[in-house]
Amino acid sequence: MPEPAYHYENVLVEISDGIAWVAFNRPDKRNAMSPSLNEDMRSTLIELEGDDRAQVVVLTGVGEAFSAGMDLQEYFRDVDKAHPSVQIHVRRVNAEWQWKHLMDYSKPTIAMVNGWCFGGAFVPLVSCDLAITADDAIFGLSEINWGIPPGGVVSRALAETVPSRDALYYIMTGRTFDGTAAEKMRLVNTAVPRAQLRDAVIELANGLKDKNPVVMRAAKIGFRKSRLMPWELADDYLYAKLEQSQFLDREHGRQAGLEQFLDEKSYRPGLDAYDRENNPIES
Ligand code: ACO
Ligand code: V55
Repeated sequence: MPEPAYHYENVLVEISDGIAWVAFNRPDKRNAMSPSLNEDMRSTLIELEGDDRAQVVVLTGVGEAFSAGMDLQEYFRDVDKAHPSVQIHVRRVNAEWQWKHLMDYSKPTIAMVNGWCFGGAFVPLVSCDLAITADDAIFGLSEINWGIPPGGVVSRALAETVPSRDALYYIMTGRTFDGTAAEKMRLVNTAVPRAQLRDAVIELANGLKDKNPVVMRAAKIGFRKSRLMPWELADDYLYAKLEQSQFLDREHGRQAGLEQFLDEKSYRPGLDAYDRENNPIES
């Protein structure tokens, strides 16, 4: 195992072969998200975005849990007693990393659900671009069981991924479901046996990390933002993104791809990526 990359109390970061493994690190509390974990996660994501060692970011949990949701003691009870300005700060930091940064992240992100995933943990789960779960991980929207409706943007995150029938069923009953069910309702991309979880994530990450990063960012951010736009605006915005990526791309990937397919006939874009190796980066 590589040396931890950053030193935070509540988040373990390891970077290896271009993949940053970011793990919630409160296993004794089932990785419940406390205000200090939220501060650490916000800093971690900001640092990793500028860290050239990381091409793909994987979000997971140390121990038995992905995350048991918001920390009922430290995020709710303790903050209820504090000054209202503290509550505003705590909620802001929570939202910043859980969805504002993740939804707008320049690098590909994968949630690796290794165990318990409850309530507030659905927000970072959905905010990652892709998700793979252990088929026996247990998910639940337990809020209703202990007397609150799902808060933050939990319900909005569900609506982003799963059909209303599934969302309302689990929001209203509070029943749990496993990774296999999560895959069926498309809350995650795939569910795999626990023993294969890490390899499945590495395989997916390896397929992403060698892509042109400028184009990767334009493609994923373009999808996320354009889906909220009317077609007329989306057309203009997506063309602006395409032209922006040509301008920003020092590898001139588009030009290389066209040359390799049309002139050299050395590759077919339907089957593979253009050759980035023999395509020196302009400085
Ligand atoms: N907030 C605060 N502490 C928590 C949380 C949480 N969300 N989840 C677990 N813990 C703590 C427990 O209090 C316990 O602490 P202690 O050892 O100091 O007493 C420790 O983590 C271990 O918890 P256990 O319940 O003993 O662990 P177990 O493996 O038996 O069960 C499970 C795991 C099912 C995840 C259980 O802990 C649980 O139900 N947690 C709450 C899940 C939940 O409903 N989260 C809130 C969702 S709503 C929201 O996020 C807004
Ligand atoms: C919840 C989640 C929150 C929050 C308040 O669903 C309540 C519970 C994800 O953030 O800020």
